[in-house]
Amino acid sequence: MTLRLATLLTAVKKPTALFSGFGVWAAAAANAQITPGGIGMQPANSALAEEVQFFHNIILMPIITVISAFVLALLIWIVFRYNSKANPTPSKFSHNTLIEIIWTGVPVLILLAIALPSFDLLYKEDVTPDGQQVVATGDGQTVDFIFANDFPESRMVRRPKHLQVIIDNGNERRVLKNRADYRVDGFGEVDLVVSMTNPPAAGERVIIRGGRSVDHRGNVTLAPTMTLKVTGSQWYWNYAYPDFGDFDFFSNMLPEDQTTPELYLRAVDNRIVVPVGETIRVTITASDVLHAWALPAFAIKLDAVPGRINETWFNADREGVYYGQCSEICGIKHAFMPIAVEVVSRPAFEAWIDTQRALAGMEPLFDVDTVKLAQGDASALSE
Ligand SMILES: [Cu+2]
Repeated sequence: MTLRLATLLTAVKKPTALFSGFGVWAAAAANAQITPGGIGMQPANSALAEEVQFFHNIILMPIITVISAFVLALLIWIVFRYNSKANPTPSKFSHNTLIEIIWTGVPVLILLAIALPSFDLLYKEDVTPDGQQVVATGDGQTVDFIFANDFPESRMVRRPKHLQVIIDNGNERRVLKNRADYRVDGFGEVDLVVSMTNPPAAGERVIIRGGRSVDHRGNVTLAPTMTLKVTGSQWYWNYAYPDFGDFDFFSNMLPEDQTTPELYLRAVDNRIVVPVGETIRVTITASDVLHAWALPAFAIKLDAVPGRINETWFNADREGVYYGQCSEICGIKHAFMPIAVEVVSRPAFEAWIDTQRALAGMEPLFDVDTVKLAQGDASALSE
């Protein structure tokens, strides 16, 4: 951590140092970015991206493969069986009710099978999670943990699956099972009561997460801890961090002689830095023409429209550097406005924020030396 932090701090002050100090991240970056000659998608780095890739790889690809193979087989059959030599006297009928019902009905069913999961994914990409978390410390005796169900009525925690109870003993986290390990009363009411089967040991942390944003792994996704404001321009990006003093910076592609052949067209002078395991709200707009902010590892591709703000979010599973690019043709240098996101631990993120604030002439916001909170929990804790 010390090494990374030091590298990061040097890198931020002197953009070119980003690549001399790049070795530290090279291993992480190697599996995070585009592989030369590779096919398929970049490895998913969020639960939502996993779901999107599942949709593509397991639902869409088999369907289109079967349809293409079926149509090809029909064509081959018709070409050989019904050409004028093989079939000199063609039949003269022009309608067949049964076959017309089938070739109308089957595509409708296929489209429904595609549409339903895709609506679900669109909804998840569009609606920023609003999960909340409370943390209590076990004393070896307390069995009932009461907390406020203070969501808006429409988003209230109403079902067991909207709740997640985790025991953290300092070394590891254990996700408890509803009914076997705990019972909940008060769904849809002002107070929720979580009654443990066995009281958590003294010093163990009881982490209770509630919210409608449950990912495919069964985890409740917490509300954003920060907003990243993205503005596309011909032909670079501007990034602002309104929660941390409203500093902003430009991100330009590194010229060919300042980067490696693998990273050319990906590498930028100033990367976005975000904390791992936290929900990041992203608002996207443009200052001149249409652009699109696309980041495959997080399954994000959203238009940047002048005069309008589009919103999405992501929550990174792993640290590393992840690349994307402008994905809406925006002029002659459209291909030269890449996106680079560096996912770091919470302490490294806070150190970076303070460096950015210092560059903008602001006081530090965090006392980095005393930050010892677990990754992903730092600002999500509500006492
Ligand atoms: Cu663009």
